Amino acid sequence: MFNNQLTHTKQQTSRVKATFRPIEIMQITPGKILAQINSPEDLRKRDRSELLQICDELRQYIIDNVSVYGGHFGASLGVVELSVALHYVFNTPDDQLIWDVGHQAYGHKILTGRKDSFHSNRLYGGISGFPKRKESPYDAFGVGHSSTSISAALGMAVASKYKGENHRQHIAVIGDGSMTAGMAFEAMNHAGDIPNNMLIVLNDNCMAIDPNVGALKEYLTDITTSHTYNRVKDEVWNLLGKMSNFGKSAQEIVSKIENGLKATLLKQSNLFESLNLRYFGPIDGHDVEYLATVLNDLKDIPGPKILHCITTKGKGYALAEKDQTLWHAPGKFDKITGEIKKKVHATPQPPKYQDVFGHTIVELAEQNPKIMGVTPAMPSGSSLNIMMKAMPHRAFDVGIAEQHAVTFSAGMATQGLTVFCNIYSTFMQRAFDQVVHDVAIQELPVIFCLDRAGFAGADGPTHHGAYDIAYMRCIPNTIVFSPMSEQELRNIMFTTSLDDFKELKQTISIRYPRGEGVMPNWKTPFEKMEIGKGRKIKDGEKVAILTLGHIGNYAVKACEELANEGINPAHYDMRFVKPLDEAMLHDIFQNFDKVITVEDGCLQGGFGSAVAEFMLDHDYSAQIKRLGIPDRIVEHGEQIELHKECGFDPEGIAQAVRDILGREKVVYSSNIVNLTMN
Ligand SMILES: Cc1ncc(C[n+]2csc(CCOP(=O)(O)OP(=O)(O)O)c2C)c(N)n1
Repeated sequence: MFNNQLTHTKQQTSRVKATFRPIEIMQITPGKILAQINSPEDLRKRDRSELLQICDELRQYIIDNVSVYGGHFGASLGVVELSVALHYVFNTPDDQLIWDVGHQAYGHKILTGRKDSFHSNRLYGGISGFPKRKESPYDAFGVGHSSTSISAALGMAVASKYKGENHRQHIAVIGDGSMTAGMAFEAMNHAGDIPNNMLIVLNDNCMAIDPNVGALKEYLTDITTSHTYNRVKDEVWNLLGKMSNFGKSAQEIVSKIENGLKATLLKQSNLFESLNLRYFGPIDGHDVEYLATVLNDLKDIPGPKILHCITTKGKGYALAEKDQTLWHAPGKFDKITGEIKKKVHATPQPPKYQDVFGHTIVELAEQNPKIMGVTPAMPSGSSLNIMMKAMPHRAFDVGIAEQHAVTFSAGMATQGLTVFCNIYSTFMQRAFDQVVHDVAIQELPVIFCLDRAGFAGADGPTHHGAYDIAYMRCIPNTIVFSPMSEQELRNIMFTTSLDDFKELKQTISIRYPRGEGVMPNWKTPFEKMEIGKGRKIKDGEKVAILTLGHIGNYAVKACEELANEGINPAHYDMRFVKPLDEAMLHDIFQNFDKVITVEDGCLQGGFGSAVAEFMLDHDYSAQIKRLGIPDRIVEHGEQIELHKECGFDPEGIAQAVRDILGREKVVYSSNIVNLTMN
């Protein structure tokens, strides 16, 4: 299994442009046949009998690369056979293949010309961890967020038909987790109602990141395990294959028999068939030759259809098959021992913000029976799994259903419950209307915890939590807060869990970043916070730095560096974008005519904009420099690399202070470039 040679070289990769650090490349040699496959055309020239070996080599190449460079893991291993069979049978890129979410598309990337650049996957300047239209013509649609594939494939199918390109095939590959989202059902509802020949491949591994949830999962299991149905279905399948040679009416008769069979033998009549999608399967998604045969047959069957494939997440790497959640994205690991590589520290380290959330909600809920927790499919990512384990009846994973998560929380809030609804900032974009319509207009005090706010890092632009400050602060009845430390996160959670918070009749967005905070001893006693009150971190002169949230720790470092140069800015942690601490802002604008704002969010409409609006509304006229995420798509990389690129890493902040003061940098000792978020 581990037969590939690894040779160790240190060099700058040619694909990696504008990196801030050289990348250490471990050259990984693909297997014999895979080495000769540089495009799906090469694959299609191979004999069918070689497909098995190609799958082995592809799987191995993924294991070798992810173990050394990190990334998503189990999902790509689970679709190795599907990736090979799909590119073998369909004429990609003319036939359009759309991967849902895209975290499972490593095999697809390797087969479609990115084998040699795969070592740069998810690295700054390297290839993206998700399909991306700019990157390859084989990436028919850009993804990252789930459940878009059926809509996109349907749009392409309709466009092809309209343009008379009737030979083109359109295939959406979607996981059972992603199938739980409303968008997937909206698309199927439409697909069953208009002429198209789209194929949906349902990759059913019973998992999302955590075990998949919901009634749909039970339904799919029912289909998969109904022995009678599966036996008779195979016979009908064979018949269908034969009858397709006898013209349309013969096919229709067989199809009717098949439908009747599905309705009779399955507990519920077939969900997909009732949406006018012809259902095929379930079949073994790891039998590559059979997959190729079935996919080939389906090419000739008109109308929208769904092929149900059963796969194992992590297939071929025993540990990943066993603990599928851990191996969804394990980070770098020793592929022989399976040991996941973690940084070893000599001293206690600060916890991740997500864990502070996870432990604190349990701590509060133990004292307060009104507290409930909600997550849309991110129990381990948000650490709500801690509460789900401790209090299963009070913490809910609702599936990949952000909109539902928000309105479900609103429903509970109408009944006087205190609901912490934890959604990644980027995924909350999906539920904007629900926040306005179901929460804010109805003055419901739902507490939103927006994890991964700011740059998400290696997941890139589909996952950056760039916009939440702007889209939350424009909604009436909404408080927008960001903690600079673990203590502030705990205290705001405590404050909002108290009954008098409900009297404000406002919702709150508590945004915090991916990764660790700053306090190894984070379990501080709870203190009530005053809503809309900032704090002064340090006095200073000539220039005031106003920060929001964790990024304020960069400003602390910047001030330390500037002190060495005799520059002494004041620093304020504003904490709230809404309501702004107006008393503090009056004081600032009366005493400073140079102000720098720093936020890990989009500049358009964000925290700096709020400060500038305040200045205009109150007839102050300071010089304001706003630091934050510019109005362009920022690609993937480590958080610190992206902060640096956008000019709000510690050195960027220090430089902004020098610039606004017209001062040159004094270069006598500088360790500032090595500073990180911690
Ligand atoms: C809208 C949205 N919410 C949450 C996520 C986070 N997420 C990434 S993969 C994943 C699980 C997807 O499950 P499934 O489609 O079954 O694919 P599998 O990983 O099992 O192959 C989730 C919840 C996302 N990408 N998009």
